[in-house]
Amino acid sequence: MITIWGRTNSHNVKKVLWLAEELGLDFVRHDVGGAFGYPDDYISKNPNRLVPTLEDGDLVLWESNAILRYLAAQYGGEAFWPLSPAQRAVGDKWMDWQFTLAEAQREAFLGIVRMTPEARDSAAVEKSLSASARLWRMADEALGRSLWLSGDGFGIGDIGLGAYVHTFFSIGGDMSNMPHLKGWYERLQQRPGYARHVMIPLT
Ligand SMILES: N[C@@H](CCC(=O)N[C@@H](CS)C(=O)NCC(=O)O)C(=O)O
Repeated sequence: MITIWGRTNSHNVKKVLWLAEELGLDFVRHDVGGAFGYPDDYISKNPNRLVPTLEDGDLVLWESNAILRYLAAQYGGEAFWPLSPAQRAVGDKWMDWQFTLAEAQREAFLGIVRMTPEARDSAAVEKSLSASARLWRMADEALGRSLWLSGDGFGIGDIGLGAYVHTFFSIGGDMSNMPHLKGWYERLQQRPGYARHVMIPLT
C-alpha cells in the first residue's frame, strides 16, 4: 500500500496526488504540514519538515520531483517513463524548471492567497505576476510546438507546471496572449486527477 503524507493544498503534494491518480494507484493520504503541523513520527520520515513524503513498502521518499520520477518509473510504463533518455529528458526538463517558475510566482501567490489586502505588498505582487508571466510565455512557445510539455503525449513534464498554471490563472495571471498555454490548461482540466487534486480552493 502506498501512503502519501501532506496537506492537499500544497502544490508539491498536489503533484504527487495527481500523478498517483493518473497511474490508477491505490493510496492513502494523511494530513501533515501547514496548520496540521509535524508529528514526531513524520519528522523521522522527513527531517526537512516539509511535504510531501511517500511511503511504498520499505521505501520512504521525500522531494516531490524524486517522488514523481519514482512513481513514473515504477508504475507508469513507457508513457510516463520513456526508455529513451532523450525522449524522457523532454518532460524531465520542464519538471525541474517548475521550481524556477514557482520561485517567480511565489510572492504573488503569498500576497494574494495567504495575506490580507492590508498586509499585501501590491508592488511585490505585480512584480511577481509579470516575472511569472514572462516565464509562462516560454512554456507557451514550447506548447506551440507540441501538444504537451512531455512531447506528443501527456507525461510527468506536464504535472509540475500543471499544478502551478491553475494558481497563475486563479490569482489573476493574464494568459490572453498565450493561446497555447491556455489550450494546455483547458486540456488539463479534462483530466479527472487534475480536477480532483489541483483545481481545489487555493487557501
Ligand atoms: N523541494 C521540496 C519542497 C517541499 C516544500 O517546500 N513543501 C512545502 C509545501 S508546497 C512545505 O512543506 N511547506 C511547509 C508546510 O507545508 O508546512 C519538494 O519538492 O518536495
